[in-house]
Amino acid sequence: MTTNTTPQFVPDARPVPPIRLLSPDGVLADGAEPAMDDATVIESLRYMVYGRAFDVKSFSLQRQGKLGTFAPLVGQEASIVGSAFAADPARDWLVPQYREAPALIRHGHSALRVALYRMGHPEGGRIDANVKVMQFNISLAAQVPHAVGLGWGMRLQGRDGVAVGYFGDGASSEGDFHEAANLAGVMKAPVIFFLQNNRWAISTPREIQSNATDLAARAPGYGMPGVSVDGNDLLAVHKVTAEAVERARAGEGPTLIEAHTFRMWAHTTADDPTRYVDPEVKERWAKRDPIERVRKYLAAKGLWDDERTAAMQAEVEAEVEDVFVQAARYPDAAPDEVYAHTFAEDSPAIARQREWHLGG
Ligand SMILES: Cc1ncc(C[n+]2csc(CCOP(=O)(O)OP(=O)(O)O)c2C)c(N)n1
Ligand SMILES: [Mg+2]
Repeated sequence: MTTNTTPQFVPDARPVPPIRLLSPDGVLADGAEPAMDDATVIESLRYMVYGRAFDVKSFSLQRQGKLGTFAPLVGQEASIVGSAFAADPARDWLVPQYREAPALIRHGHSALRVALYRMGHPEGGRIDANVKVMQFNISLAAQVPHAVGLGWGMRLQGRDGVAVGYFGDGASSEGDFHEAANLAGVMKAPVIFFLQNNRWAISTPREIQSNATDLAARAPGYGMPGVSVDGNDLLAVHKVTAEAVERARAGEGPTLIEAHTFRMWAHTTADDPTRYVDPEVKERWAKRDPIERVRKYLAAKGLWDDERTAAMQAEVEAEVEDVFVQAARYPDAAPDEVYAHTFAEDSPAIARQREWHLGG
């Protein structure tokens, strides 16, 4: 080792600006090559529109007292759907935080169960055995070690699956994230750390969440590549995630992706963002709407127009309406159902609770 007598800091690891393929006006950058064909772009658009319509309906029901609190995704549709489309439902796992409903639905989870989950019905906690998704997770970052365990476990079993773990800028301050990232780096686990930087952790802004210049820049510290992407650009999010999935599948280990986006609605229905979000900043982000961007891109190719927007909107709204009608009619849960769908057999603690609750 050469002796270094001059104290030196590791250079600022600020990465290049976020990767972007589509301008906010939907114009494809010169030389940009999307990894999605037009039919898949339209299919993704539908999931984005569906995700938003699902939240509009949920919000209305919550205000009528028919649904519990929930965390809306509005503004983050490209980040959520673009990344999900990079995963293969037949072999890859999605491990969500709590805003990723359309990603889970695209991966095969039932929309009715998402609605029931939001209504507090235990049936909403059930996931079909063949569907490779984990349940929404409220305890921040606790899902990230699970994603690493899943990815590493699949590798040990000789499978070629990849785990995509979602978490927020706030969750990235939790020990669970750092420990999981370190382990994934050491084990070259096939995991995508998909960090949605929506600028807020409830009312705590990103600027005071971490003193790191950039959250993606933490990646080399765990021995993995870090990528920064425009999270409101469906094509860019999909492409960087697809490349990361490919690397993970090829045995090259994990990737940390920071998707720069903005939470356009409240943190949850229990929050009032007008108390802390600067309306001018919000207005700037409104001009980068991820859904509009895709529509403009398709329109420039002669594949979209206002009529198609209206038709898709009407179709999706009818579908969402139907899901919530079914959810409202769903039979009430039996009292012991709250103990179902998590463990195959009661743990001693669950057995005690069940006995206390239901008298054995
Ligand atoms: C371990 C833990 N600490 C605190 C909370 C309370 N809490 C719920 S959401 C949230 C903010 C999370 O922010 P972020 O990870 O950026 O995700 P976002 O809500 O912005 O999508 C906090 C502090 C929690 N759920 N779990
Ligand atoms: Mg956040």
